[in-house]
Amino acid sequence: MRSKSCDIFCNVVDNYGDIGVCWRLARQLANEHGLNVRLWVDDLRSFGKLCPELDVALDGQRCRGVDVRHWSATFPSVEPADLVIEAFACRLPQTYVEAMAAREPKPVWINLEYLSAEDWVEGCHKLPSPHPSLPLTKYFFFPGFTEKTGGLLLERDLLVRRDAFQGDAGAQERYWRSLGVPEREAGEVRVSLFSYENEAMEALLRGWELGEQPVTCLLPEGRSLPQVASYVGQQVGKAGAIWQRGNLRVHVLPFVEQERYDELLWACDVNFVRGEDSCVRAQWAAKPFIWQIYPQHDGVHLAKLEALRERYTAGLPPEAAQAVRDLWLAWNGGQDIAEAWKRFELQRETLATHGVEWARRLAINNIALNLLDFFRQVA
Ligand code: TRH
Repeated sequence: MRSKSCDIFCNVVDNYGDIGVCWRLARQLANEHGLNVRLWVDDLRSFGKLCPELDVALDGQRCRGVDVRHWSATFPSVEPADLVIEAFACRLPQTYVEAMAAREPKPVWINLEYLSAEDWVEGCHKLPSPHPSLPLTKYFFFPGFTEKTGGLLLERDLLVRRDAFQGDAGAQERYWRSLGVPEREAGEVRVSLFSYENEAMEALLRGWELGEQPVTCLLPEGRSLPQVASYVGQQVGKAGAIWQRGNLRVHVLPFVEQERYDELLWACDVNFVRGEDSCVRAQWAAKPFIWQIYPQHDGVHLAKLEALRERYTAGLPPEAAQAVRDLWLAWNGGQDIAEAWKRFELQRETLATHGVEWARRLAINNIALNLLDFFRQVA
């Protein structure tokens, strides 16, 4: 029997989350489930940051088992796939939609939505949306944190690889050496810091600088780098820079491919993450984490932040739940981050134990498997 085919469409709106999610899903469907996957991406440059082996000048290329196509304004005439996934409600080319309507059997058409821990997601997951004029139905597919949602992106062997890495001091040492980061000192805390520009940045860095413990901050190049550079009195910074102020040492890291970023999250004691995909990866890393949500103008992001915080802290001892609450809020527009960090730091051990159990619970709901089950039901 011929393998099923899948077209994934990704319009890169901003940052790396859109392509980060699509690239993971494409590789999983191709390499773990044997589908012939074509990934259409309108911005190969952003994609190239996550996947350095990509040749951004090519319109079509095979990369890690996926047929990667540049999605340009003039869309070629192609046979639509059995499964069509439009990521985050991006608009499919009109000619492609018409070809879907003309195809028999019709493709299964999915709109893969953004991740949210809010309750309403369960009611909207898998809802059909008939096309206004063509004989086609599109289905909403919502990732999420409960069994009535589509679940989360999780590679088949990820948690086994994580456990092997976290249980192997030599592997971690080699990893740190590869980044030019020296061995840990006694009592040192290692923190990865992937964030947007943040009003609380200066107070956080000052708290670390003046704090009692040495803090090593691993800072990937990107949007928060200018703020950190200016805090340590530099005009600019780039990968390889090392800055020391009081008890704070910053190592600026290059933006690395997704697998290496996972290792950073596994190797650190605490992870600051942002957006959607790195937030999920921090949960798989099972270390205490702080989420900076992607800000939206109307403020709706704060409800989303609270929804995940409430789920994640349910069942924690009150002081640990409170510490998470205070630090997450302080990092998302609130106050007193240095104090909130101190209280969070005291709960590190409790949160690390909780993180392992939390990841274990989430791991039973895998979005790639759920998508394929749904595809088989509807096709
Ligand atoms: O880049 P982001 O801010 O993307 C955002 C969010 O997804 C947001 O929800 C969305 O609405 C907006 O884009 C348009 O954050 P996110 O989602 O964590 O994506 C970052 C990706 O980059 C993720 O796949 C991890 C990856 N990454 C690396 O591969 N290497 C690195 O060195 C780093 C720091 C990240």
